[in-house]
Amino acid sequence: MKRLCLMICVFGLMVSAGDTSLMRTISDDFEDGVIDTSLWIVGGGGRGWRADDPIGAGDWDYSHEEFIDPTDGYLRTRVWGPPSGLTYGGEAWVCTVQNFNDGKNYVINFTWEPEFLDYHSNWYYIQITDGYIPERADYHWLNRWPPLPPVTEADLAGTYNLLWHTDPVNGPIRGLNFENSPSIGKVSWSIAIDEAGVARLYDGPDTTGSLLHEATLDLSYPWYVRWIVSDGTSSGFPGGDARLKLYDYSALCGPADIAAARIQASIAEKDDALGRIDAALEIEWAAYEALEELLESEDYGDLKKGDIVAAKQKIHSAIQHQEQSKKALEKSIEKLEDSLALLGWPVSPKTNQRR
Ligand SMILES: [Ca+2]
Ligand SMILES: [Ca+2]
Ligand SMILES: [Ca+2]
Repeated sequence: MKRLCLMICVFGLMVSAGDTSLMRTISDDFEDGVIDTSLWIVGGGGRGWRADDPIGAGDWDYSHEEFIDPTDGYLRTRVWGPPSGLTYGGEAWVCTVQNFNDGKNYVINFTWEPEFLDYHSNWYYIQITDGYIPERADYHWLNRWPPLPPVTEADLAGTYNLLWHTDPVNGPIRGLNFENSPSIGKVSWSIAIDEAGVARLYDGPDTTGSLLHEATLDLSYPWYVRWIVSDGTSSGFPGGDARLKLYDYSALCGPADIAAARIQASIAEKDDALGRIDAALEIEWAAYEALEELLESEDYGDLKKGDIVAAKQKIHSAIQHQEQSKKALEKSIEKLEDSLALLGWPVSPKTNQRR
């Protein structure tokens, strides 16, 4: 009995050791309606615009909420405030608990969306940062350079903006600003962080798409990833309500994880292809049956019976070839799943469903 228990214990340890190897990837799909505080630090605040009154009294507020959604759950970071004759604003942010300055290479995939309810002053930032947020500052502190008092260049030494836009007059400016322009919508982007201290932002997942910005990081600071939404108003402008939605997030560590993530993406493409082949097969069977009906009716119009029979046979042959390509695709998915298992990755629920 004791021996059996020992065997079970050892087996249990092996299983949990296996599970631990899968924990190299930290991810959040924001699907349970609760912000995971082991992964995220959130915050924000209202601000004025003058150096001597940087807190402001414009009644700006912020919130963070995870929403369950039948299509795609998300974490929403929001800042809002009423119209006013004076300049007021604020920011809200979400920051990783994970410090990426740990001697490893990372690829961080995330799906996000800027969403705002008015045309004015909707700013978005994606940063690598030591976590610095000024207690007192003009609400423009995030994008003005040189930094506005009381924020100094030294304060910002551990903060790098990866998201910029180009102003026709002033050139490159920190942050992406939507002023009289529509949102870019829901997009999947990625950040590569090199252990040597280079961070790169891409407008595609897995470092695909275009390189938007590259920053050289200081190794003496921690490297957290932070998303910020900032909004404001002043005389003649509407009040504000700007949101930043994060739909999913994963931090892949090292080439093996990155390879595995790409294999998973390829399996998903093949799953889609299988679905499209099934749809084509259904259409071809319908064509086949229509010709059968035509033959049964014996009313061939201008066509010859022999040609109709031959056409039917050709369709049947096309269907058979397609069945073979389905089998080949399924075989190829199986091989990719075997490679995932060898890399210590689990089979996806969708794959289990297909089986
Ligand atoms: Ca959650
Ligand atoms: Ca989600
Ligand atoms: Ca606004």
